[in-house]
Amino acid sequence: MIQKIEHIGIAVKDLNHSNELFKKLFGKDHYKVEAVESEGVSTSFFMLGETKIELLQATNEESAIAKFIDKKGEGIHHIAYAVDNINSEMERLKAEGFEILNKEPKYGADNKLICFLHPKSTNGILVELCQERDT
Ligand code: CMX
Repeated sequence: MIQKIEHIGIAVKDLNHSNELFKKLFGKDHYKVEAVESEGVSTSFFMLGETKIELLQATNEESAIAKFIDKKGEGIHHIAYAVDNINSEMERLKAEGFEILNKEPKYGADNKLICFLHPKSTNGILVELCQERDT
């Protein structure tokens, strides 16, 4: 079941610069910086009440974030929804006709299992599903 918005991902060109910018905007600092090599991104997270904002900077030219910024510029890249069981949600959404971009859940930032739905099947918004990983 989809439970809530877990975070909103924002593509940025320069993470250090944007960390300072968002620190001024929110009046508080990010709580972590984490690189996800498999996705070619460096990320930082801000906590606002129950919702997180994730900033993403590309770490290589092949990264989805590099391609996104080349095409559209900086801005909202994805909306991530928390799910209780990512495998059953992937099955459910596939059966509903959504295009799931991953065969299996993969490891994402902030201790999550994640998968993505193609924006062409979700009214132009890249959707991420994420489930807390057992630690
Ligand atoms: N939001 C909305 N639309 C997007 C998009 C996004 N984030 N990224 C690409 N698109 C659009 C493109 O603009 C393009 O639109 P048009 O056909 O109208 O021009 C369309 O989607 C398809 O683009 P494409 O060129 O065929 O495909 P891309 O190579 O740009 O790949 C996507 C798009 C979504 C399949 C790819 O980015 C992907 O697999 N994303 C999932 C992984 C990811 O985003 N990782 C980074 C974040 C990791 C993290 O959160 O930790």
